Amino acid sequence: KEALRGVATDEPAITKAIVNHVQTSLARQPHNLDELGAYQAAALSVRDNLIVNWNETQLHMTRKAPKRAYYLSLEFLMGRTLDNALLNLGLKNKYSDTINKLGFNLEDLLDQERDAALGNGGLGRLAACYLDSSASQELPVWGYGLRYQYGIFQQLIAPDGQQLEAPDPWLQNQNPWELPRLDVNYEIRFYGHSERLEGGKAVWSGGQEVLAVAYDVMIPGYETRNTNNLRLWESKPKRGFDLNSFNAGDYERAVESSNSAAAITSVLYPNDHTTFGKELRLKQQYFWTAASLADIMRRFKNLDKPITEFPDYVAIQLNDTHPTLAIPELMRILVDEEDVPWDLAWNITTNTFFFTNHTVLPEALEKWPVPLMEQLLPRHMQIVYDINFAFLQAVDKKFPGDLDKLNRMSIIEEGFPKQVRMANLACIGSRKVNGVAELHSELVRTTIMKDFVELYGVSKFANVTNGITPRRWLDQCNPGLSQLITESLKIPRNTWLKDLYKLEGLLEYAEDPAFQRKWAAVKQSNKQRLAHYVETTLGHKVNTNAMFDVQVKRLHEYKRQSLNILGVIHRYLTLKAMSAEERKKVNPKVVFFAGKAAPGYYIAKLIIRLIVNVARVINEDPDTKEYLTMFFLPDYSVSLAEVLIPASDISQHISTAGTEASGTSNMKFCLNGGLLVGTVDGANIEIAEEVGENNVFFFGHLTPAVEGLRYQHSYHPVPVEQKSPALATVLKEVSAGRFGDPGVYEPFLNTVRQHDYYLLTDDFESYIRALSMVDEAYQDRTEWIKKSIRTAAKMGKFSSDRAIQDYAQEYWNIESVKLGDVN
Ligand code: 26Y
Repeated sequence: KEALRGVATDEPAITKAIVNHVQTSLARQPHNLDELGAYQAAALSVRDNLIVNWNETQLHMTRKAPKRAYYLSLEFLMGRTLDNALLNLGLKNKYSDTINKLGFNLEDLLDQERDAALGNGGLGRLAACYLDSSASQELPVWGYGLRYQYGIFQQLIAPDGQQLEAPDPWLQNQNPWELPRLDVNYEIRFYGHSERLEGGKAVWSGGQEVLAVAYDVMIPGYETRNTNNLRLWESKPKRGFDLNSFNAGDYERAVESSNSAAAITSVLYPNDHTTFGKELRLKQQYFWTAASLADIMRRFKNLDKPITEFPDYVAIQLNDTHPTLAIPELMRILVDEEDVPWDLAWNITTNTFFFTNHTVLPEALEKWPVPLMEQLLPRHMQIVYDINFAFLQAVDKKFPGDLDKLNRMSIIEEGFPKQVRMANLACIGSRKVNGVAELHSELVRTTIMKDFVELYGVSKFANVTNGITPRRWLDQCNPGLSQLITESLKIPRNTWLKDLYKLEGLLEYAEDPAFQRKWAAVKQSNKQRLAHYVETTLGHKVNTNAMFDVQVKRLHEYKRQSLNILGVIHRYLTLKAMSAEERKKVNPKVVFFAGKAAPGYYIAKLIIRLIVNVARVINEDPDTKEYLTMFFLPDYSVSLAEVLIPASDISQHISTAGTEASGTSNMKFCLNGGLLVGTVDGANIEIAEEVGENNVFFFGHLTPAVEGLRYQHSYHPVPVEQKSPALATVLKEVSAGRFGDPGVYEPFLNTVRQHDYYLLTDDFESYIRALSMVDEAYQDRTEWIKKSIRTAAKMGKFSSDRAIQDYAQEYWNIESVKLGDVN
C-alpha cells in the first residue's frame, strides 16, 4: 500500500529516495555532497511524503465537501519545516539513522534550513501555530497569505550597538516546502474607475491589472495523514513587459510596469504596532484578499449550491484588520459579478467573516486615507460608503440624535484627509469579534468597541485565549523534557501531545526527588545548549550554574525591555557597592535579551543600543562579572526561540498593564518549565490562574490604575527622585556616560523623565522587589524545581489545539474530516 503511495518509510527506501534526489533533483554526486546538499535531498524526500498526503487530503476534502474555514493572515511566521515534518510523520528516528549511515548528522542538516520568517512576531507565529493545530485535528482549514520574496529583515548589531538591517533572501536556495501552482492564478485590478449602474451594481474597469499566482505550502498534521494547505500568492505582471516601449528602445520603461507588479509581494513590512499608510502596503492587502476570495468563490461554485448557502460552506477568519478589504471585496463580487441584491449580499457577507483583534494600542489601529483608497480601489470606496450609509442609519435609529456616537462609530473618520477606519469596518462586516485573552477581550468590549457593544449586544464580542502548539514548542524544541514526560506519565507521547491537559499527571511527581533531579538535569542540558550557542556566535563563555533570565520579543516601549535593562543596571550598581564577601552570597545570574526593532522606531533602536553597551561594560567588570552577565542575541527568530525558551529559568513579560493583548511566549516558557515574572496583563493572568499565583512573580500597577497615573504624569508630575530614588540613580549613571557616550541615550531617558507613558517610574520599585523575590526563591532549588514542574503540568489550557477547537465550534461551525492514520 505504501509502495503504491510512493512513500518512503523504511531505511532502504529512505536511503534510495535521498540518493535519488541528490542525483536527479540536485544533479550532484552522492560522494562529494556538502551539508546543504544533504539537507536539500533529505528535505525533498520528506516533501515527497507530504505531497502524497497533501494530494489525498485535498481530493478527500473536495469529495466530502464539508464547510471550510480560511485563515487570512498577512503574516505566517513558520520557522523551519524539516524537523517538524519528520516528527509529524513519525519518521525522525528512521531519518536520523539513515542520515548517519550516509555520513551526516541529522541535527546538522536541520541547521541548514533557513527560517520561513514571513511575519513580525506574535500575530504571525500565532497563525503558524493555528495551522499546525488545524491540520493535527484534521480540520478543513486553509491559510491564505503572501509569498514575500524577503521575510522579516535580518538584524545585525554594529560595533557601537546600533541595529542594522539586512534583507532576508530566504528563497535563495530553493524552497522544498512549496509547490508552485502556475495554473492557479487570478487577475487583480488596481486604479481605474467605477461606474454605478442600476440597482446598486457598478462596473469597475481600466487601471492596472496584475497576476496573482498560487504557491502551496504543505501543512502536515501530527500523526495523521491529513495535510492541509497554506496558499501564498505571488504577484506577477499580467503580460511580460511592454513590447511597444521595448521596440522603441526605451528598455527601462518596458520593464517598469512589470517591476511594479512584482514589487507587490517583494517584501514583508517590518512594522508591528505602528501604522504608516503606505500605498504599497494597501496594494498588498487588496492583492491578497482579492486573490484569496476569488479562489474561495471558485471552490464554492464548484459545489453547485445556491449563493445564499455561501456561509454554510465558508467561514473566513480575519487576522487583525489587515485583511478587512475582504469585506467590501466579497460585496463587490456578490453584487457586481453575481447579481446578488445588496441586502442579501450584506447578509451573506456578515455571516461569513469573523474578526480577531490583536491590540488596543491606538497607533496600531489601521486607517487608510480616503483619497488613496478612492484612487487605488474606486469601487471599494463606493461600497464602503454604501455600507457606512446603511450602518449609520441603523445607529441613528437606535440612538436618535447622538451625533458624537455617529462620529465615533462611522467607518469614515472626518479630517484632512478623511480616513477609513478598518477596525470599524471589520466589526460591522463580521459575525463575531474576538480578543486574544480574557483581559484583552474585556478591554476590546469596554474601550475600542464600546459603542459597538451597545449597538449589537455583548454576545457579538467574545474571547478566544491564544494558544501554542506543543509539538513545536515542547516535543521539537525540548526533546529531553518530552521524553521525561512520556516516561513519567506512562502514556504514549502522542496522547499527551494531542491532549495537553494530560500534563496534569506530572503533578504527582512534583514531590518526588528522583523525578526532580531528572527534571533539573533536562533544564541544565538545555542551558548548556544555549551556552554553546552563545559561545559559538558571540564568543563568550556562559556560566550555566547561574540563573538564566530571558526576555525575547519585538522591541517596543510598551513591552518595556527598558524596565528590564534599567533593572539590570540597578543590579549592577548594587553589586558594585557590595563588599567581595557580601557578593559571594549573591546567586549569579545571566540575562538574555533578543528581539528586533522596527527599522524606523528610533526609541526602540536606542534601547537596543543601551542593552548592547551595558552588556559590554558589565561583562568586562572583574568585580561583578561572576555574578552578573548579560547578552543581546542578534537576529531573534523562531529557530533561536527554540534554543532559548527551553533554557530559561525565569522569563520576563513585563508590559504596562493593559497593553499586551495576550503574549504567547509566556506560554512557551512555562510549558518548558520556566517560571514567569510579569505584570498583571494579557495571558499572564490566565497562566497564573492555572498554575497558581504562588508560582508566578507578579508586580506593578493594575490596568484600572494606568489612566490615572498617566493623567498625573501630565498634570501633577512627581520627580523621579521622589518616586524611585533607585531609578533616579540609574538614569543619572546612564546620562553621565557610564555605558558609553553621555548624551546618546537622552531621547530615551527623557521619555522616562517626562511623560513616562509606559509607567516605568511607577512600576520600578515593585519590579525590583519582584526580582528579589525571584532571587530568594531560586536559593531554595528544590522548591524552585517543584514550581517549575507544577507550572508545566498546568499548561493544558494553552495548547493551540484548544484555541482552534474554540474557533471551530463557536465561530466557524466546522468539523474534522479524517483521512486516515499514518502508515
Ligand atoms: C498595522 C500594522 C502596522 C501591524 C502589523 C503587525 C499592526 C500590528 C501587527 C502585529 C501585532 C501583533 O503581533 N500583536 C500580538 O499578537 C499576539 C497574538 O495574538 C499577541 O499575543 C500579542 O500580545 C500581540 O501584541
